[in-house]
Amino acid sequence: MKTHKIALIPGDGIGVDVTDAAMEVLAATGVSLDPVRFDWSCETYLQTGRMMPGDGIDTLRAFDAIFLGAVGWPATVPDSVSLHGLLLPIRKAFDQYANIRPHRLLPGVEGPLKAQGFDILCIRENTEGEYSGAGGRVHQGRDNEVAVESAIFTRKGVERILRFGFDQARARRGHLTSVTKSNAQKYSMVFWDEVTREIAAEYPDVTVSHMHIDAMAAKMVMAPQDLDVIVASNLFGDILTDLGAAIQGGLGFAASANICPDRSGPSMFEPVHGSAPDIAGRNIANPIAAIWSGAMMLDHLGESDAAKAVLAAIEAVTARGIGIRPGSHGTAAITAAIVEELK
Ligand code: GGG
Repeated sequence: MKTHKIALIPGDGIGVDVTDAAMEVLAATGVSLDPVRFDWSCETYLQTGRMMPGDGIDTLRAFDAIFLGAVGWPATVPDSVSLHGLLLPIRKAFDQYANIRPHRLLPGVEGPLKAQGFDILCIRENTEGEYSGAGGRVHQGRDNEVAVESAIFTRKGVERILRFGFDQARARRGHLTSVTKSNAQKYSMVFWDEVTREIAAEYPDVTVSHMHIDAMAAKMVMAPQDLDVIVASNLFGDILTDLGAAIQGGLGFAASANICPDRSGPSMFEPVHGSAPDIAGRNIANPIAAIWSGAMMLDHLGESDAAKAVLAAIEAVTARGIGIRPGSHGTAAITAAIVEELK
């Protein structure tokens, strides 16, 4: 039996609560995991001036996968500092260019919409675009102050995320929707649309739609059941997947994987939600998003039977009404129910 080395970064706030819960469930699968915990967080930043040590990326390189809870404690560290100090550098350093986020209703979860039966896979470009970090500020605090932030779209980056999305669509229901705003953003998004048409020619078996981000926001509310795979840029994917989380019942159900498809570095698994300081450490956070992300990690590690078992256990538990509404059950109770189901 192979032992998988996992770098655990609980991070801030409820990141700690849900990471502990996810690891408890993964341990109950019987898969051999060797987790090493790194307390890199906003607290680390306050003590050392950095979110992670200078050799943090080199340290992570030795692991088979990374499991992250959440990042952010805005009362003491600006969110722009914590995000650019931990989560975004890891995604970029290991070329985790495909951020995969599934949106569907778990059994027993009703969600806020009349729509039922939707099953969307959002593929978010994860290393460039609007989150490239290219830009600067001059004349700060003066009336001639200027702030510039450039969205970077490379042919390599756009082609590879679209190919990744087309491969996913081919393995699912065969439809891909590419999301841009090419009427307003006439360089980068027109380029993205052109590349989509080029790559689509390689996948004649996949049907393709092009939608603007605003129309997609409406579509995800009005008719999510018509969607299969969505491919979007970093910012658009970030926003749409919070909407996806909302229609699937809340951020407590939204899982994600940051995948390095050629496996030249470790991939990273994390719930979509943030650190939620207001409910941290109170046994309130729903751990299902993190546990589902853990199942995605097992699948990536080649432990697909265990991954399926975790997902089946989550579904059996929500079908019994456990964890389906905020406040109905605590973190520990939901985790214990899933562990019990696995046994
Ligand atoms: N679970 C990771 C986390 O803390 N997410 C909050 C967040 O704002 N993430 C930004 C992003 O996904 O780019």
